[in-house]
Amino acid sequence: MKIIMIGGIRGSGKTSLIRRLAEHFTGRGLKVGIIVTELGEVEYNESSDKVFVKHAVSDCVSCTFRYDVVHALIDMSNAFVPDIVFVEIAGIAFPGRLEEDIKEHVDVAGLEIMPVIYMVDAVEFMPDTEKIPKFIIDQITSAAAACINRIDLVEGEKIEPIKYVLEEIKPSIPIFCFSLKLNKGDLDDLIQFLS
Ligand SMILES: Nc1nc2c(ncn2[C@@H]2O[C@H](COP(=O)(O)OP(=O)(O)O)[C@@H](O)[C@H]2O)c(=O)[nH]1
Ligand SMILES: [Mg+2]
Repeated sequence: MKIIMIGGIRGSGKTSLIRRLAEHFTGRGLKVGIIVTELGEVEYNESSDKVFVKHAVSDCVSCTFRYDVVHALIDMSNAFVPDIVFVEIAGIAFPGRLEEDIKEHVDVAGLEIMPVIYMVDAVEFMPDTEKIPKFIIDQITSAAAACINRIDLVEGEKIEPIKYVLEEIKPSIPIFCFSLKLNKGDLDDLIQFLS
């Protein structure tokens, strides 16, 4: 069971991305679990024999949050052992500690936890490190990769400064740029990276 955490602020496209990835991986015969910790604009409505969606929505107090996610994972793995679990995590969560809690409490064969994939909204992201809150810097620093989403809504020249700042925060971080709406950009490269 591989756990992939998708982080980023509300509206960056985490749910939209997870839905797309779930469609891709179930299409390849894998079973997918989804853990949602935040209610957003886009909701999950595709529970089936291949996709299992579990809500672990709390007030996002960090310890309750971690407890809820760990329990959702344990519950899920009792009912349905997915090949891949996507955990949608909202802004202020502590992915490092969540990873430790999962390793300590979730007992399934072949558990693999991938560091966070951090989603950036091309519209809202301010390419100025001085103005980026520390918790976002921390999330990017601990991320395995960053995605710049919603590129259909900005001028092309807005993307390079965002990439520059992401690389300033975490040198050589893999960056994938796309529009989930138009299904354009580096989505296939991201899928390759996650596979
Ligand atoms: N224009 C545009 N809208 C997008 C794109 N990806 C997601 N959205 C929209 O952005 C909003 C927030 O997406 P959602 O997946 O709920 O973000 P989350 O809060 O991070 O889970 C929704 O209205 C999506 O339909 C994109 O690539 N382009
Ligand atoms: Mg969401």
